[in-house]
Amino acid sequence: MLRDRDQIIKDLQVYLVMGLEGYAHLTALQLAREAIAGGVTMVQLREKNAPLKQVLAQGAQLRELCRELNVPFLVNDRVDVAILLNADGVHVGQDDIPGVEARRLLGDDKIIGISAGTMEEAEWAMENGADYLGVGPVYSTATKQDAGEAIGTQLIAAVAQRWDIPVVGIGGINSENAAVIVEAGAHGVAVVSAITKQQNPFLAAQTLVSSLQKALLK
Ligand code: TZP
Ligand code: MG
Repeated sequence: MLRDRDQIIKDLQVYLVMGLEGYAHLTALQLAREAIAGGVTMVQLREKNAPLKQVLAQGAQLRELCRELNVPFLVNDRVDVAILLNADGVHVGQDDIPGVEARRLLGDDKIIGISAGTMEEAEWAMENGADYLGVGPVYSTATKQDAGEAIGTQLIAAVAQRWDIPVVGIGGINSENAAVIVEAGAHGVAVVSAITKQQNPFLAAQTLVSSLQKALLK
């Protein structure tokens, strides 16, 4: 059962969010392989620019890699792509297809993550049957132009107090500040640049994992 709460909590620990292009010396597939070897526990394909046929072709390779390495593979925004790739789930924002509709299309065993940047958005995500919430941007980020102002860790704490829902922080998170996110009540961190923009994604993932280890044990 993919949607086991305890399993989702484990999967969220070090959540890599990645596109398909723009990596200095690796392909997306190589990058994902390195990052998973370094300890990444879940992968989300978030590709906003590449042609759909490329997303489907390269996405299928990423999907296979994740299956082989036993790491859940989710697709950002696109429920149709998630279905075509037989992904383990989808991550949707407040302006994407609502969680309840995504659930109708994906079925009961897939994971649905929903983004929230305010308590109202978190309420909406909960009403829409989210399996986990992605809360942020916790810190300022150059990765998502329309991410809005950094919100800090308060919403993570408030959500963790209010609901028994798996939570991952996102936005400007790196090995220096990752522990703070988990100490605030999140079950893990979702990162783009802290892994994809590093010279060595294997080491970057390892560093992130070790910076989180103590906080996750508490
Ligand atoms: N959603 C909120 S912030 C963000 C997304 C996709 C970007 C996170 O990227 P980074 O590089 O880890 O700050
Ligand atoms: Mg979206």
